[in-house]
Parts: sequence; structure tokens; C-alpha cells
Amino acid sequence: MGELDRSARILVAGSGGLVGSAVVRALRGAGFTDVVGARSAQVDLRDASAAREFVAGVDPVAVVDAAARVGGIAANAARPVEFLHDNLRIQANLLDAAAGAGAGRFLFLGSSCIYPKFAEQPIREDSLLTGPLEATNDAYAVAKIAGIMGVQSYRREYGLPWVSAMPTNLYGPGDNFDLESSHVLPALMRKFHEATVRGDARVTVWGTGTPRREFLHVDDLAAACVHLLDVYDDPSPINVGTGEDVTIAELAALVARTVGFTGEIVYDTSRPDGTPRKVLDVSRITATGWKPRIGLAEGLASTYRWYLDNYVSGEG
Ligand code: GFB
Repeated sequence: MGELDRSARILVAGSGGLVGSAVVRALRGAGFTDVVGARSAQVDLRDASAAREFVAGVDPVAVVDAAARVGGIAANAARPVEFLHDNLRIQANLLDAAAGAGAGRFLFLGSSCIYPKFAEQPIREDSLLTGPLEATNDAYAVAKIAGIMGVQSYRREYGLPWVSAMPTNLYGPGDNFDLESSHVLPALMRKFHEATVRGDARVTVWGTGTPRREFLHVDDLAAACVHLLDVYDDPSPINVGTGEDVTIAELAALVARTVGFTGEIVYDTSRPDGTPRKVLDVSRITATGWKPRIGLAEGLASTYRWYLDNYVSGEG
């Protein structure tokens, strides 16, 4: 796979979100001079004709699909229809519009949560579709699996060098800090921050604290996306992660230390644990020459600074 010309026009769908905004930063940092973002406010990719018209107007050489309906365990468990149908429509419309516009490269983003609930750990790419899914986000997982199948179908039927990546749990600037719809890391960061400001004695963490999760800073993922656009041309999705995981209890202690919370951490076991573990086997992407650069402690500190500068409206 030859390096993409740095003057090539790259369309980043979902450029307003955690991943999309990081991918735009990484592309521009890698010397791409013609990066076009598509935010959901500009074009509703759930609408096929709007998607087709928008992408044809951009006329991209390459497309990165960072547009998706995403959320944490509570949001996924509460709204499966939205997570299934919004994501099916967004990705199918974008794939078809990209093909219609003659895009030579397409990078689709799956997620580590679409692997089987009890996949052998660390999870290899070939374990996809080998077992039952985690019930709290099976609708989202089926949609994302369909997206990977969409990329593989375009490769098979039209010979397009389109590819998919499988990021692990992501965090960083631009994350969603809403306590009900967010993922665990931003949720805990906000909970510990607000408890510290209020002087609360304790913070409640969902579940038992025993599940294990792998966390990759979104700027590391974005660098991997640029790298994969240049070098990766294989039908199999490729894992992108750190290959290391922590328990939710260990994460809670790390976030508490980052924020400076010294109170008690209690567990609400009426909330679901979800998948017991999902750490990725990252040997294939490591073999291509990519590796993560932002450690969890460093990433938590920089994300907390972003949260204070952008989310906390000057209170406390
Ligand atoms: O990050 P999270 O919502 O999603 O939850 P998943 C991870 C673990 O953290 C679960 C626990 O065991 C939660 O019970 N947890 C503890 C919390 N306290 C909290 C809290 O305050 N908020 C949240 N959200 N969790 C997601 C999928 O699974 O993985 C998505 O549902 C997505 O589809 C994402 O793919 C990457 O890691 O369990």
C-alpha cells in the first residue's frame, strides 16, 4: 500500500466527536493539507440522499468513518433500537456514498466491544463472530459487525482497498462526560471532580469494580488511523489498543488520584458489569510499526486538564 499523497482530499465523517476531532488533528499533523470534516450538524448521514449529495460534493480520495451513535453500557442497554438503526444507516450510507464518489480508500472503525463476550483474552481479530455477544450492547455490536462486512463486501465486489480497524475503549479531549450516556473513564472523572468540589465523603462506582478494561488515548488511535490509511490493505479488521488492561476498581483509584479525591469509593452492584474482560491482542498492528505513546496516568492528567478547561464552567 503506497503512502497517501499529503495533498489528497480526506473526508472525516464525525469530525465533531471524540474520535473524529482527533483524526482531523492527526491528519493535519501528518502533513495532509486538504482535510474535510463532516459534523452531524452539517449532514445527517442517516439520510441516504443527504449522505450521497454531501460526499459527492466533497469528492474525497479517502474517507475515515468516525461517525457513529456511541455510548457507554447504560446508554447501549437502554436504547438498542437507536444504536442498531442509526449506526446501520450511517455506515451503509457512507460506504455507498464513498463508492459512488470513487473514494479509493475507506477506513471503518469497529470497537473491541463487538467481539464475543467470552472471547479468549487477549482478543485476536479472528475471534469475531465466534460466540455470543455481550447483551448490554449486542445491538451496537451487530451494527458495527455489519459495517465491517460492508467494507469486506466492497473489497470483494469492487476490488477496493478499503479496511477496518478495531479500537479498544477510548478516552481523551472531546469525550462525552454525561453521567448516564458516557463511558466509564469520563464518567468517573466527572464524579470524582464534582465530589471533590462539593466536599462529598464518597463516590459511587457502577458494578462490582472487577471487570477489566483497556484504555487507549484517542490521539494514539488517531495516529494509528493515519498509519493504517498509508500501510494497511487486508480484509481482516485490525486491533488498535495498548494490550494492557486494568480493573474498574484500579481505574477508579487512578482517576481519584488524578482529580485529588481522597474520600470513599463505594460500588453499586445493581448496575451491570458488562463484559468481564476485553483486552486486545495488538501483535498485528505492532508488526506494522505502530505503537501507543500515551500512558494511562499521563492521559488521565491531560484529559482532566481538558475537562477543567472545557467542561467545568468555572465552578469550583
Ligand atoms: O465504559 P462502559 O460504560 O462500557 O463500562 P463498556 C465499563 C465498565 O465500567 C462497566 C463500569 O463494568 C461499568 O459498569 N462503570 C463503573 C461505569 N462506573 C461507571 C460509570 O459511572 N459509568 C459507566 N459508563 N460505566 C462499552 C459498550 O462497553 O464499550 C459500547 O457498551 C462501546 O458499545 C464501548 O463499544 C467501547 O466498556 O462495558
